Amino acid sequence: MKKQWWHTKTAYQIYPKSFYDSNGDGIGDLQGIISKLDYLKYLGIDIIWLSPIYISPLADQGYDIADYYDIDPRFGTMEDMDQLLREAKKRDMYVLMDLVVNHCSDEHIWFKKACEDPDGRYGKYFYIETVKPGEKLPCNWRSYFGGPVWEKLPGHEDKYYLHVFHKKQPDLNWENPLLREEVYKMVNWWLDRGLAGFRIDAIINIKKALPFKDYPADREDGLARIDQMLHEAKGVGVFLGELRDRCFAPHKAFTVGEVFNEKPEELPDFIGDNGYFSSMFDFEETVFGSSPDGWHKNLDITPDDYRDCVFRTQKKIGDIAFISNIIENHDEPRGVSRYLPEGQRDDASKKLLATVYFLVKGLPWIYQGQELGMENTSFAGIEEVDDIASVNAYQVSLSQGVSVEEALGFVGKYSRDNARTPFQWSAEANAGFTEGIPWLKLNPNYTSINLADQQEDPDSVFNYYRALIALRKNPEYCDTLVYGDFEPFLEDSHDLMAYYRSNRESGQRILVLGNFSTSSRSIPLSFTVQKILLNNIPGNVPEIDEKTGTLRLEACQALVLLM
Ligand code: TEU
Ligand code: CA
Repeated sequence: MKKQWWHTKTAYQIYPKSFYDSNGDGIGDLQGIISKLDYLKYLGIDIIWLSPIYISPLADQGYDIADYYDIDPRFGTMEDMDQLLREAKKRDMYVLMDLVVNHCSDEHIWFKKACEDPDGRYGKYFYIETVKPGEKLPCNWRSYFGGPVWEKLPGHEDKYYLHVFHKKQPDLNWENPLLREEVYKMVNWWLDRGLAGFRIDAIINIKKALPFKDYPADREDGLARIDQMLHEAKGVGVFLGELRDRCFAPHKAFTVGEVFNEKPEELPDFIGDNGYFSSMFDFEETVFGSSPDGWHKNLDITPDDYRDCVFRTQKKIGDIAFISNIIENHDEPRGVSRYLPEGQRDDASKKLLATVYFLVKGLPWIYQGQELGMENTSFAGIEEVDDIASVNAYQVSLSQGVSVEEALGFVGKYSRDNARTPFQWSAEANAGFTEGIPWLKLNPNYTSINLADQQEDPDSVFNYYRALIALRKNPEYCDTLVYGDFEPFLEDSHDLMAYYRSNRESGQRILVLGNFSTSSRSIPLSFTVQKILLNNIPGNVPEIDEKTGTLRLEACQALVLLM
């Protein structure tokens, strides 16, 4: 693997709507982000990904774009965006936008023109099929957000368009070279403006297995999940290679793919040295236990499962590429609520999780609020939920006989809105997020979990994240923590996540130990400890018995040791 400038960096995802509201309308915005750049710099962040801020009806919170060339007025203006790029540059920070090109919005001009003339130029930007009354739909795929992927084309009784997400997100037809040219033109336009690159949304979906056909139904609705179709779809690499060659490569853009369902042998094509993308997210632990039948059928993930998922990816990636590591994002519940066992979500455990995910090989990402240990929230009723995916999942649960109370419990556990509640800046009104009415209900725990308090407290989760980031950048250990081999340690021990990062060139060896158990344990050491680089329970200096070569690891303790 060739070394790249971004390997040593720390990346951060901003969900603009919930980050910071500068003008009191209850919606986070670009000026809000600009005003917090110094904060992010202080934390140690170099690369920022903004979830979509383009013109959008916000049916899927901006992942439904009506104009790729402009900023939604709720987030600001193009001047604000240019200012953000300038201000980021001044601070040696890099900005990524979200590239959402599997679909656009049904309010995009292309789609409106397609409705006017389905057989014309713009009709061919989409998948539009004729279905005479009484005939069946072209295929029985179920959209990600529920219901069939086909919707009647407005103004036409016998025409339907394809949407693998919401009906307000018509799929773009990548088989059409004219559509691809539109996409490349737009991507280059943004890169020319000074963007460092993109996070690339839902990209596997751009290739459909054609012609359309049914798959065996997997629920009573007679529909089939589209996984099988994606598995059969061949040739997404042709589109992605073209996108790289026409846009990303000439700009030396930094890109991170949201790639699900890739085939293992495709890894080098995706993110090898000349891959389609610079990196992609590891979703091994994200998808663990998720049931196709609904949230009520999901399996919980134990610390052992979590470790096994992370290690599986680490072993698979080896030195082929540089993966992107997360514990949460805007589509997932909060990492501390998901990966830490119930009753074990105190600060020590939050720091433990932070340590073990942050120091494996790859680019560490922090999702806004994660650095404070923000947690899942709870919902008194479905009307408190904004997210379309969650509302659908809730209904699926009810339709399977789950009670309202239980179904709401699953929303509290899995909803994307858990990650979308406003950032908790302080204990003041509305957590200091807005002077107006926040667009989404705050997590009421902001009075105890907030930045203002944590900045003052040297032992806070926030200050621990700062220390972690600083450690990975420390010139004495950087080479090892960034490029060192990943070697599992005591891999079969229950409730333990431990690994070495070892530098083949210098011989430097760093041991990361994480005890997920609520009891202390004895760890056999093969090397002597030279220095404790990080300890999540500072009062608890580990006892090391040189004679027996063992170390006492306390309950929920994480240590980073120079060996
Ligand atoms: O997510 C793609 C994706 O696969 C998700 O639908 C995921 O399965 C789901 O969020 C789990 O609940 C991307 C974006 O990250 C997401 O926010 C968008 O809704 C989606 O694409 C459509 O653009
Ligand atoms: Ca605002």
